[in-house]
Amino acid sequence: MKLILLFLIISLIISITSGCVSERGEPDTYNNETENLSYEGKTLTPIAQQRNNAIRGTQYIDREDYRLQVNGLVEKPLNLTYEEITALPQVSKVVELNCVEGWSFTAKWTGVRVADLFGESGAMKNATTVIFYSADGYSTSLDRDYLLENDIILAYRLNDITLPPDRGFPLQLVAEDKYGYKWAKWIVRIELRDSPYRGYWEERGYNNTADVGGPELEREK
Ligand SMILES: Nc1nc2c(c(=O)[nH]1)N[C@H]1C(S)=C(S)[C@@H](COP(=O)(O)O)O[C@H]1N2
Ligand SMILES: [Mo]
Repeated sequence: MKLILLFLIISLIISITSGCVSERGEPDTYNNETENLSYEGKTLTPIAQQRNNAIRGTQYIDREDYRLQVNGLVEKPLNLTYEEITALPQVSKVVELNCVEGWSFTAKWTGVRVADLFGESGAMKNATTVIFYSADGYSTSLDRDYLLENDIILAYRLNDITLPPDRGFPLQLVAEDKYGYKWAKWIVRIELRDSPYRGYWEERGYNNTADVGGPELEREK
């Protein structure tokens, strides 16, 4: 009798844990979209196992009301809708996100090249710094040359799923080879400038270059 009870408890535990689809290695679905767990022969971390970080919690942005502004040192300031952004040439790549807290994950990101937005807006020659402003008051910046030379994209898909709200819908910057705090989520405005800028974490002591493997704090420089 005791053995049967033990068997029942064990099988219950097994069925509960295997109910977590990502542990079985099978793809999850989100709003009828199916997550992909490999791309170009590379293994992707399931979204359910990816960590998340936000200074003020998840921002919920309405797709219809959303506009992306591109302004500052540009010939023609932009005010793009979600549809206008997703209609631009689409790029996919597998990139690892590394947070300074010590966690990381690898995902497939799909979106639009920052260079293509600059092309549309006519970035001026003297623009050296690009600032990304987010709906939660967060901001960060990167050099224009870094963004262009590395084909950096603004992602609207993650492992082939529309970027979920907690992960930055509609857009997250895929700042490859840079620490997670450069990967701005919920981006609403991009500003081009001719002088350096310190974003939310950079202003609080984090290194403004933020190369993965390089110093995390400014004073270590
Ligand atoms: N708008 C906004 N973007 C943000 C943050 C934030 O708090 N607000 N946190 C950053 C940090 S520190 C990290 S590690 C990454 C985490 O991205 P993820 O939540 O998609 O994993 O988002 C970055 N982008
Ligand atoms: Mo982070």
